[in-house]
Amino acid sequence: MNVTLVGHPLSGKSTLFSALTGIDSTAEYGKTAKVGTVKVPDERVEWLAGLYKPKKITHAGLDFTDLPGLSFASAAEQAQSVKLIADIRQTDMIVLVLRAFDNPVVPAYRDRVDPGADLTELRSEFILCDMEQVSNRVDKLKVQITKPTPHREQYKKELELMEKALETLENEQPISSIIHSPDEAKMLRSFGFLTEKPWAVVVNVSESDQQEKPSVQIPADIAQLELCVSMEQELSRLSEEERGEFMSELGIETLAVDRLIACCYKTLGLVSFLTYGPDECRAWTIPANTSAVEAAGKIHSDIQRGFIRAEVVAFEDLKVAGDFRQAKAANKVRLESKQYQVQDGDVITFRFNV
Ligand SMILES: Nc1nc2c(ncn2[C@@H]2O[C@H](COP(=O)(O)OP(=O)(O)OP(=O)(O)O)[C@@H](O)[C@H]2O)c(=O)[nH]1
Ligand SMILES: [Mg+2]
Repeated sequence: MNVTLVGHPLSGKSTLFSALTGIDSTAEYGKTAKVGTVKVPDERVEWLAGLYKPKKITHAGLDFTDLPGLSFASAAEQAQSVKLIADIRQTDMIVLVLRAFDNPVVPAYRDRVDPGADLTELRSEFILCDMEQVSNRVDKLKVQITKPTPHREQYKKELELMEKALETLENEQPISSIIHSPDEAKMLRSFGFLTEKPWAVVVNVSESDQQEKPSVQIPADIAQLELCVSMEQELSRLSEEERGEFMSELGIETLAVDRLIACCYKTLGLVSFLTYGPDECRAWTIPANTSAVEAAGKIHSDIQRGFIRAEVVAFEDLKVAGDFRQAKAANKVRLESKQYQVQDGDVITFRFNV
């Protein structure tokens, strides 16, 4: 799964990317997209590792892409931005990075520091881009349904949906608002519409005003994080020990970048199950509502093929019990069959036979 950082020029995307991934991409002056994998923070993996002292600890991962800034301030920049938008169509989630920090040496987009206006402009551009794509598709489908092809019925259905999408966009609403069934979701997803994608907002505030109220109006179901990107980058460059000291001095419990990663993971509908043993303690990423047999396939196709049962204990139960043996004694370990829906934090041992 991939999350792309999107925003106007000099909003702090590359600085945030570097705080997230440790990769310095500011040096390239943001000319190309860059991808980096981050470790999804999960204390449960560490707890298991403390118990089993494995040779290896593996966290779940999430990919982030740093994209050059989108500018619509001139025709030439607009043309450049439209090209970049093609890249965004490939991503699974968009994080909009909005500038709210003061910094006299960093020019502000359109000479304003106004995250609300930036958000409105970006969302409007996304709507326009989707509109163009949808109306092209509508024109094509209108021709297609006049032909006696075997797919005619399907084209008709799609046309109906696309016309609804067009109307929605004309009313300045996102395409995501018209999805009511998995079928519709599937049909729309393949086009990579920008307003169909899950998204979140990062308001990049100054070092001094992190306590201020959020300044941006967004729908209630969209996550908004206020963070000072440059401070996060500085924190990420410290050693773990120094960082710990610094954070307790400032009264910070979790790094904002860690909160952002967790927020993206959740927004993408992802959950983790855990495995343990002397070789490796590990978190595995699956979409919510994955069955036990599919989860087994994530580890190895043999385990999926020869699946017998999944021995499952919820992490919290395991933690309370102290270890696996005591969890078993307390009747907290269940044997589940293929169809069991794996829950976030399930600690699983698969029984299989090949
Ligand atoms: N004071 C302050 N400066 C910041 C903050 N975030 C970024 N900057 C500065 O703003 C400048 C631009 O930051 P980048 O992270 O390169 O911005 P960007 O969005 O990647 O820019 P483009 O890729 O050119 O669109 C750098 O000089 C950063 O140090 C912040 O939170 N506070
Ligand atoms: Mg950049």
